[in-house]
Amino acid sequence: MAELRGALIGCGFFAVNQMHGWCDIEGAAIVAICDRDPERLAAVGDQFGIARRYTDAAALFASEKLDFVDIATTAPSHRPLVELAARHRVPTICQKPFAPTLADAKAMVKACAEAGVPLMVHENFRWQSPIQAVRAVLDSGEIGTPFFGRISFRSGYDVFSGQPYLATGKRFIIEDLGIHIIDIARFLLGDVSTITTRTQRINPAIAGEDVATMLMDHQSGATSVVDCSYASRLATEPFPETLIEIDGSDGTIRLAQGYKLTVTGKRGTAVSDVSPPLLPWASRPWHNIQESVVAIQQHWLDCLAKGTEPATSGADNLKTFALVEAAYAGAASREPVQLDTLL
Ligand code: NAD
Ligand code: 89Y
Repeated sequence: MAELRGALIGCGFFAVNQMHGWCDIEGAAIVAICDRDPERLAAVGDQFGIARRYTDAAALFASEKLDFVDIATTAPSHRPLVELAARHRVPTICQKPFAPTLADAKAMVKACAEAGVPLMVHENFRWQSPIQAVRAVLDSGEIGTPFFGRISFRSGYDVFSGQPYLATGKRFIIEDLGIHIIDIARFLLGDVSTITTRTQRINPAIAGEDVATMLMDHQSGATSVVDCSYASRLATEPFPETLIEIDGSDGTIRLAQGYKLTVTGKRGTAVSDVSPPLLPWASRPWHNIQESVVAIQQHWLDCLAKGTEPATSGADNLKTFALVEAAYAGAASREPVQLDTLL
């Protein structure tokens, strides 16, 4: 089968991982790139040997024949770029957070549905191999029916040096990182009916909240706590590990720091190392995230080939994004928020 022709828009901090990911995967190639910043465009173009370069996305779509586009810009540009791709009937991947508002996110899903083009949000944390290992244990039935989960991300890692914009927005940890951890909770325990949220800002040098604690009721009847912090100094820095506790009717799962998975279930207790592989181009501690980029991109190609909906399609991601909106609303009101009022 001929290679699919992709374009990447946004050649910043994270896009380099996406470019490496596309180089690793058979069946697709990035044939053109776009960034409104000529220096970033040149840096990525030179690093990956891409000659066809654009500073304007409209010119890219007008000139290139594309099978898909991978949008790796920050949220404010997502809606215009996704709608532009939909007008050109080009299947689209869009980075998280999907949009600045839920209304924008819904508009993008509508535009792509009306144009008949697939839309996937690059919601990659659920594709990390340790998280997939937890999902596989749940699917095996070893711990029975889950009734409680704690999905936790606590770190003191300096994310601001690589992504300085994270220090300046009114919203920080829920929108940037909590969105992944909420999505993992949905992936493991199912959709959510109600969320209660508390937030704090510990680091005085940033504008948004850097600590968030969320209590969620899942439609399955399970309860989860999703807790995130970028203000937690620990003896061994865990970035970017998500730690997981799940209790079920027949046992428990613990994903502890150092990628140690302990399952106590119908067949007794088993301990395993579920460390992600270190890909040749990856660097610690980011290798966990970097590997998940390859996995989600491969999933996108598999879905395009089969004509199936991606696990984190735009429509699916509305449910994760609505939880982000609900978390901010609930943190402000200090009241629980029902999800069905938003979706
Ligand atoms: P960045 O600011 O370093 O890069 C964004 C690039 O997009 C910039 O070079 C900018 O010039 C370009 N750009 C913006 N608007 C454009 C437009 N309309 N047309 C062309 N180019 C445009 O940002 P980043 O840190 O790389 O983050 C990008 C996105 O990736 C963010 O939404 C961020 O949340 C997300 N991200 C995801 C993960 C993950 O694990 N999924 C990790 C880090 C960042
Ligand atoms: O932007 C964030 C993400 O998506 O993963 C980690 C991160 O880079 C910093 O919080």
